[in-house]
Amino acid sequence: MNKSRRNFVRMAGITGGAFSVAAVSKYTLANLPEPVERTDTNTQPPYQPEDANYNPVVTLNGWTLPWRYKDGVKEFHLVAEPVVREMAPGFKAHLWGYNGQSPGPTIEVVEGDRVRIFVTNKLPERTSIHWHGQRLPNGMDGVSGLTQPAIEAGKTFVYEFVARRPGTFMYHPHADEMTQMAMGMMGFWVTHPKVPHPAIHKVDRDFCFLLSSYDIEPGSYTPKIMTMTDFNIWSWNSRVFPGIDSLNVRLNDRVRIRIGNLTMTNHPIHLHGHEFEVTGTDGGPTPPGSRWPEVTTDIAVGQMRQIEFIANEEGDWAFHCHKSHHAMNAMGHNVPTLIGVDHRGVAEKISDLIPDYMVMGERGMGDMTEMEMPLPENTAPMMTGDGPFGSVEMGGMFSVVKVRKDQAPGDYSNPEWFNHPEGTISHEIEMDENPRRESDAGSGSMRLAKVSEETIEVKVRKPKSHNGH
Ligand SMILES: [Cu+2]
Repeated sequence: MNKSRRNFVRMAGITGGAFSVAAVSKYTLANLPEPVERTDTNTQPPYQPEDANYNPVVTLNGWTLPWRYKDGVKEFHLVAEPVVREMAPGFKAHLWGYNGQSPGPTIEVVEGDRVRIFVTNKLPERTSIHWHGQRLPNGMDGVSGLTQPAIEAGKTFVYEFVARRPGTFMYHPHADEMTQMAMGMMGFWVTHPKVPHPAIHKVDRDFCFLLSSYDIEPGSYTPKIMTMTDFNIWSWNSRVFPGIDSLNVRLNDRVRIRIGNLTMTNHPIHLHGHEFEVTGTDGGPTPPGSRWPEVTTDIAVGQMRQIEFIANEEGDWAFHCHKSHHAMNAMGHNVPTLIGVDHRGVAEKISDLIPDYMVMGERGMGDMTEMEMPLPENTAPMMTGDGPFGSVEMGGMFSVVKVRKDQAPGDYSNPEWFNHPEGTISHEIEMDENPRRESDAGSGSMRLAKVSEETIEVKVRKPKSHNGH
């Protein structure tokens, strides 16, 4: 151990073997790695230091935090601070995050690495960081009050441990957690295996993102932190469709996507056009014999799911949360279901009762995307996003996996919309006005024993309105 390392160890309160998190003194502050900040919301290319022998991850609409090597230790510097996150074009949220963004940058290391993370608190209240899923000394677990004193505003603490097992982890505060997570404080952590692992495939593309949710009234900027279930913004890495970048891959790539859920509800994540396997959780890689094909996997609160598939169908494949209200953006709506209701003449009367009421929904909600509806300042349309064939009528947790044969290896840039081979697009057909069925009823169908005289028709109209999604 050289002199500066010894000094650091003494000043930081870290002594051989007996680890506990501790405040950093003024003297050692001068020796900290300079914090790297980034406010750009574009997906950054993979961070691959020259000596890295792994395939780095790509964080959707995010980035990986550079480190500094010091005496064989990978040193990182996280700064907890208020940030402005553009969630979609025209919609900015005032959140809390790390190093200029919510979520914070991804931390990417290799199994066996000794990692030292400085955490500077620039929030107006105290915080801590819990390293979700990691094997580490108890005093590094980041639970304020239980395993360490909280990091008071203005203070810097240091965490140090060995990344003992390969896998996918998350980080988030464990101090005033409800507020701080509702404000967007979270990040991803990936530990690559040091040597080939029997349950961890080599992949060509490796993406990661966190599921987060917010309650932001249209026209306002700051999430309501007391909300328990009625969130209205469902995001991937604090972005909502059409603000979420597509996942661009080369035909026949083996693709891994790591998804962590730090919202307050579960999300069935669904991929079109391919089957995937869940190859890992935050507990580690799943045993290969336990895997089966899926097209949707539910990710519960506080869970990570790692999915893998061979991208062997070209096209623009939708990839989204299957809770349809999570693939929508906010709308200050108290709108009952109006499908089938004739509003003629009543719109004005309803407007007296519900001031913001608009005549809509009579033929479904799809019209919304084409109406020139006045939006309050600073929000995203409920259903939006222009595709090559018109509006996609989506929002929230929705993106596209773009599979292309001419996407170069390692190229993550966004290709043009898919150029469909001739004759492979669903299209309108010409037909008679009153098409006749081939036969009145299938000859093999069974007859009812007794046919009611009266036809009962049930008209369903939901009596209650709802807020948010
Ligand atoms: Cu969802």
